[in-house]
Amino acid sequence: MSIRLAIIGAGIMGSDHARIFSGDLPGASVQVVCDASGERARAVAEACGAADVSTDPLETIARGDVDAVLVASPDETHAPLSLAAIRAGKPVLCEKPLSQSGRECLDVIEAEVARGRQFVQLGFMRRFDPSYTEMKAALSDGTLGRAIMMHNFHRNVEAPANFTGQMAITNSAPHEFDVARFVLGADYTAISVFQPGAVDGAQTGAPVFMVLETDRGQLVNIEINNNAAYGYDVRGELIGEKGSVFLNAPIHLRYNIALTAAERYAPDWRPRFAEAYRLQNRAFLHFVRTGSFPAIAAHAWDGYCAARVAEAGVEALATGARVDIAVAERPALYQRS
Ligand code: ISE
Repeated sequence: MSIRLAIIGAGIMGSDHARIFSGDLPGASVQVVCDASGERARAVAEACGAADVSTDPLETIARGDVDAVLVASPDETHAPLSLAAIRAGKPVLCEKPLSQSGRECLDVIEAEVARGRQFVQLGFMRRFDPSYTEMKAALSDGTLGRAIMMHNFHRNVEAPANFTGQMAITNSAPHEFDVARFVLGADYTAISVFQPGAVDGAQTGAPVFMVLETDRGQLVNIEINNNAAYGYDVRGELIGEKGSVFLNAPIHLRYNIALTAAERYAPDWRPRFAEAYRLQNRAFLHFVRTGSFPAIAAHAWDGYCAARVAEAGVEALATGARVDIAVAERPALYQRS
């Protein structure tokens, strides 16, 4: 039987997920598209052939004709809607971040622990990106030797108007926090955050530069520049004792024009991570069908860890101090073999 999905949030990511589920993946259909704007919901529903639209997310999650939920509404709704899906006993693929508050992530974790199983797959899709998968393999198969450092650059063309300085840390950087932790198989112990004196730190999307320390003695640095002007650009290099590996973004064309050889950047993250989103969503459908949580996907505990790093990062930015990162005890439900 085809899995009937509810898409909650019909913005950039909601519409992209609706397109992937309805067009790229067999065995699923979009049943309802829900958005605070009925008009936006209708436009996405029409594009993906959804049966119905709604403006009420809680009612949508509870519907008998909805088997699983995709949450892509504003960040602050992610945890409450994930909790509603858990209460309804429905698997949920929730866009990152799970919450900007570690405490709220623990509410989700406690709800899953109380039910004795996982419901929430978190949309840290880079774990499914072939270049990060290969990077992780270069570490686990011994090619690189022990990991020592990882460099990460995350650049957007222009920050949205509502982006505060903190959102570089709470909205953009969680991808980096999660994927570096995933690749290294380590946890963070401390964070320091810097801002270049050459720009106004209060400006929308002001850049931040972070240095994280791990419990395996590695250093991870992260540049977030949401006003990079030239394109969406994610770079990463993992340095081991025997060498290093550098991410290569998929490039399909090289332009030779006007005495110049050039490769183009995408305007945002969707083309760069198209395959990662597709593989992530396919893994989610398998999870819904079998109840078996995808081995590499991020779960609520991973969301909690990213939120704790972001909280410490916000404090480090405000105080200028190096901040220790403390986490609660990891419940057995989230131990990976
Ligand atoms: C967005 O939510 C993302 O996931 C992008 O990867 C990131 O570049 C952007 O800053 C976020 O707002």
